[in-house]
Amino acid sequence: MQRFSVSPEVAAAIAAGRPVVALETTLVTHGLPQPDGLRVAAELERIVVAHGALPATIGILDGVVRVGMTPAELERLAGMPGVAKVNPSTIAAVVAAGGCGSTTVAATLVAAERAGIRVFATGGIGGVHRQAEVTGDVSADLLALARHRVAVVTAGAKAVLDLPRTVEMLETLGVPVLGLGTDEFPAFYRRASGLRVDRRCDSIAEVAATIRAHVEVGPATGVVVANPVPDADEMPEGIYEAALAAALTAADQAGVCGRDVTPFLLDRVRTATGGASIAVNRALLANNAAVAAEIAVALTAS
Ligand code: PSU
Ligand code: MN
Repeated sequence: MQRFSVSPEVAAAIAAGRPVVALETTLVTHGLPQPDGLRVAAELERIVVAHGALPATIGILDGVVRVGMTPAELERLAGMPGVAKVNPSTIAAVVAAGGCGSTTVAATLVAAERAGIRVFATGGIGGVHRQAEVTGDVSADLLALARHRVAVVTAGAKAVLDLPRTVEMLETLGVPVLGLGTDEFPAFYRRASGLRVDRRCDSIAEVAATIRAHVEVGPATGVVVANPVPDADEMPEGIYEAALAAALTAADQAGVCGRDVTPFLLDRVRTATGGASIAVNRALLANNAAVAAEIAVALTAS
């Protein structure tokens, strides 16, 4: 029985050494409300194409991990209320049961590397949660980044997380963090966090050269390309601080835990900002997709 399937188009591009960008689906099903999720998924694919690469959206349908979903497949997945959010520890359960699921950054990394894709665009990676010393909640995204040699373009990580410990953990795991046009690790809705990156790169060529150097001499880990949300789209600081506080308090009171934490917090930030966080999320996603495509093109150019 086939459990892993790469679309013919994506397989041909990879075999020919043409640029391909992996895209995840948890942001589609759990990160954004519908129909925003589905619309954004289609928009990201268009942006990748417009920047010279082929998109490979990854998700699980009927027990098969699919690399390069068709628009109809994506629509089906987005239209399943309560569909599973799948990470590396739950892929086997979903696949063996013949089920469907959206893949987190961690699960997408597993599939992307196996397919031979080297660049992946997301919104924001998961990280070490606040009070992780009590809950033990550390996103599987971090360990996956340590295990899979794929460059992930991300607008930093959400400040609902413990950002200093997230950056610390990336260092522990041997995952380089490159800042595109910035010295600081971005905080998703905001451009800066006060935390340093390992290397500032001021061009796509510099990012590609550093990724090449990592692959040539570095450990067999992924690379984080930290790409701040564009200036014009950044969330105003006051609104951001208030939304963050409201979301964290609500999560505490509701006692949410495990895989439900990230979607819960994102949803609370959305209500606390009157929906404004969705526009910021879309803007940074679009920006990440464009940059990922440019990196993929640069990496395939001889
Ligand atoms: N960041 C977003 N939206 C999302 C996610 C991250 O802006 O939907 C998703 C990603 O798929 C990421 C996952 O891999 O949340 C992290 O979940 P957790 O913290 O449970 O590992
Ligand atoms: Mn978690």
